[in-house]
Amino acid sequence: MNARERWNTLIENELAAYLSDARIPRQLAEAMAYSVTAGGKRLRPRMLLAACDMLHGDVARALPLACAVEMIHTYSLIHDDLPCMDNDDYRRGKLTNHKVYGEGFAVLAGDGLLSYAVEIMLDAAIHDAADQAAYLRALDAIIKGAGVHGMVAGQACDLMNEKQPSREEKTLRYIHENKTGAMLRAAVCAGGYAAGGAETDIGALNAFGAAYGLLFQITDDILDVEGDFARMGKTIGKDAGTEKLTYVSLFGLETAREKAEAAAREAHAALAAFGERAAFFHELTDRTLTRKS
Ligand code: GRG
Repeated sequence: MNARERWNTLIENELAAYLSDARIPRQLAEAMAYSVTAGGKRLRPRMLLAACDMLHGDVARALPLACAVEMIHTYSLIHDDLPCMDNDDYRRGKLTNHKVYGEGFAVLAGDGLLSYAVEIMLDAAIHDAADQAAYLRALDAIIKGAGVHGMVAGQACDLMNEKQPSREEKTLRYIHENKTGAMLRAAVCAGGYAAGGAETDIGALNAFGAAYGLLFQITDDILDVEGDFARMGKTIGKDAGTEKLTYVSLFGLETAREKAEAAAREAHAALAAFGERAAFFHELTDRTLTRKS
């Protein structure tokens, strides 16, 4: 088993262990586990562990942070799919959480995943961190990425924009940098902090995360037009159907592709200082540029 396969196994086993905690009420645990195990790519936790490993950190100790990031990401998808937000029936190829468990439990499953993530990270910081200050910095990056300075702010701006539509790139960038980019950036920076990385390393990871987040979102916008349900596991063409502000609706497909390529170049450049140890992130960037799901 190579290192990357080992990380995947660690993430799956640890998530399963957290979610099988017998103290969680059964139906709540079931609703939380339904979405966490619905077949996500585990992009953010793998990025976190890869950043930690790239800076010679202890991957096992960073595992609670990685699982927490995936739980926060999953909560955001559950809430995003609710009728009061994006109102989606499918996610990761399966019925959305509220379609199976009802809206009340879907809200609680999201709330449960978010608060459990914080609990897991604090527990690890208190009881298992080799360098507690560094671990707390990682935790801080994740919570800021998730909250009112990150993902929640981006989602709020996205909702406001539906009511008062703007066609400005500045608005689109703000939404994407926060709604999608903040958690991707937080994941790589947290991996760097957990490894005890120097400020220059964290700066480079932050620049990579920002460029990668943009690349990820532009390709997501392109796939909303060009993708198919079987590969994406979610409703396709929704953005166009709702006249949503996206890179494709603002610039057209060709320019959106050029912007994705530019973001990929920026992401590669940000990794220069890490040399060959950044192979995971170079490959991820190339795969994201040409992704079909
Ligand atoms: C409800 C606070 C709150 C926030 C929701 C993340 C988000 C904010 C909304 C999701 C909308 C969306 C589809 C954004 C595009 C980028 C994105 C986050 C895609 C899903 O991420 P993947 O592809 O998903 O990593 P998997 O299923 O593989 O984990």
